[in-house]
Amino acid sequence: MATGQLFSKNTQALFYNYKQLPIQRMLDFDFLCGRETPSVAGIINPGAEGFQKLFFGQEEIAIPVHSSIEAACEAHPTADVFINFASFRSAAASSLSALKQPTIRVIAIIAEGVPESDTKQLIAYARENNKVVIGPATVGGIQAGAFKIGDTAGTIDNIVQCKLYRPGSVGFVSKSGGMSNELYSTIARVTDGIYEGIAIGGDVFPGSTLSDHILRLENIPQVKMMVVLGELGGKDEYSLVEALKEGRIKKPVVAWVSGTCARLFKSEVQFGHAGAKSGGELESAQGKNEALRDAGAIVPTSYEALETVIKETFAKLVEEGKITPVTEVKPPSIPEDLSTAIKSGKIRAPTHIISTISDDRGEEPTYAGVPMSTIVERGYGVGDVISLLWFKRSLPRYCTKFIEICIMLCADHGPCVSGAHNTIVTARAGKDLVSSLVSGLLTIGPRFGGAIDDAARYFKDAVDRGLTPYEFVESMKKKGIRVPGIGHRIKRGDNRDKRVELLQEYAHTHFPSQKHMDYAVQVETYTLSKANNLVLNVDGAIGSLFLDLLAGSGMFNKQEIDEIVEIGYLNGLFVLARAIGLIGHTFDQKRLKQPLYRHPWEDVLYTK
Ligand code: Q5B
Repeated sequence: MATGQLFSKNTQALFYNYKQLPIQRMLDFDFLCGRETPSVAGIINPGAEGFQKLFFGQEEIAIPVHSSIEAACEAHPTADVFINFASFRSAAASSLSALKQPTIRVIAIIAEGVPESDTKQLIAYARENNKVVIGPATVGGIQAGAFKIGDTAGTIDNIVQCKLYRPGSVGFVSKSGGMSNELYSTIARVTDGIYEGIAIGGDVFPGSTLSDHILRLENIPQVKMMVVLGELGGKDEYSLVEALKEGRIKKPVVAWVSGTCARLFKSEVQFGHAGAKSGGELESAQGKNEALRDAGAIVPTSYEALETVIKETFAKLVEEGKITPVTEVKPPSIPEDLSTAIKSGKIRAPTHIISTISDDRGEEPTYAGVPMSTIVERGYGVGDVISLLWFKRSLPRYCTKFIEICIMLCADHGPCVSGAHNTIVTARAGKDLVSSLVSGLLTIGPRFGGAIDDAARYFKDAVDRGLTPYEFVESMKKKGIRVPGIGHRIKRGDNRDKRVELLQEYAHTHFPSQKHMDYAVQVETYTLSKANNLVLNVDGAIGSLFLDLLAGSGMFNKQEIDEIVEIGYLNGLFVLARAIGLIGHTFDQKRLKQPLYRHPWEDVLYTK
């Protein structure tokens, strides 16, 4: 790199504090300039490690993420620029540790409001160690066609319009980042464009000054003229005045100090930047413009005339043969992001998932179109929520209350049943809640708890076909199928399942019809005549009563009922309910600090 040059087309940076948009803008700029390597070598995200996916042109690339500045510098020894997007609270500390890294040469501090005493410390350290600090309170800077800091120059459209994708002949330094965007545009209109532009930031103590950069640009052969945009407040512009007077700057300097309007105010005015306040005559825009003019800078009579003097200065250099305006090149187009293109209506893309039961995109989530606030305000219960999310409609309260009763009655059935046993063994093996829960849930099936759907299917089919209980049970026997919903390990004809009785009582009081339940009871009467344990069990009761609910509520047509039975919604009730108990068993075992379970040998028949 030539003396004075801060960046080149190979410069790579480390980006502190992950911010997707400015990093993507840097990479888009790289693509526009035809860079071969991305300008961001690594990201530092304190406490996080891994990779971040971003686009480099059309390609997706994975940029390494490091948890510390030291680790990032060690991994990317050639990345010598540190772009600090830390907040004003942590910007100084992170900047100082970056400056202390031997590999870091230039740092840009974006945060506004960094304490002045901290900035002074950074400046002192940077000077002693021959490093460059841009900012704080800056948007950064850009070397056209080579390297860009963060959000400098704004959107890709703006960068293209300002021709920043290829180098021109003008060096530019400004205090304000916002105004630098304006001037990039002005300069592109009336010259062959920017070679390098830096916004030093609006703080009272900038890490590097206007004259630091102008003196640097003076040494870069490609820069043929300089434009400086100062502002009222502070004395920074006077070091430029000195440099001009001492003849250290030979290239033409067009300068303007904004804030001339401050005189129109009766009292001292503070403009947007911390350093931009009207002080005495010396710090006024008029005073500084005058001094610059006297020192040999080309200073227009107003901001409006700035464009004309830049144009004239450039034209003169061309006329004198000192500038051969660059030949225009067409930059490549940056592929548009899918989300942006869809938003603008330019393209359409197929979705990958279809969902009809809930929506979280609006102000509040909805279940089957019912907002959560309505669910709470109307005092809905879990049965109503199930009715919305499973059946996509608001069922009458007697139906949703029935669902809630099913859930309450099936929530647990002691520690000895298959599901609870598995959960207990798993919890005692030291596994976590989810593992213990699912090990229990996985036992739910045709023999244990998961016979509700089949009970509903077979009872419905038998009722639809008008089979007598005898014909039904015997036909099942011939096929070698146990009647789902019939039989229990501990319940007997003389020790009926209380849960079944409770469900039947509820249905007697609230259901308009119990056709399927009545049929199930007739089946039970027949099976009990065969064996005393062949009672109607809880699965059979729920299966048959749910058929009555579906048919009697008037909320489902025949096709919908067939679909519910066919898909198998009803085992969901047992799964949901028993999860409550299984979670309880997990907590119980953990609370009791139970050791690893081992089944006793005596309880196993070892045989050949
Ligand atoms: N036999 C439940 O059987 C059980 C017959 C049958 C015709 C039948 C059995 C069965 C259907 C599935 C079902 C849900 C495995 C049950 C639940 C939740 C729970 C659990 C808890 C909770 C019990 C003896 C003789 C044999 C069999 C015949 C048996 N069932 N015939 N239809 N359904 N039911 N499951 O006691 O001639 O001697 O060969 O599969 O509805 O899971 O509390 O524990 O809340 O957690 O082991 O309530 O009924 O009887 O297998 O020795 O059979 O009866 O063919 O005849 P058992 P087995 P044979 S509720």
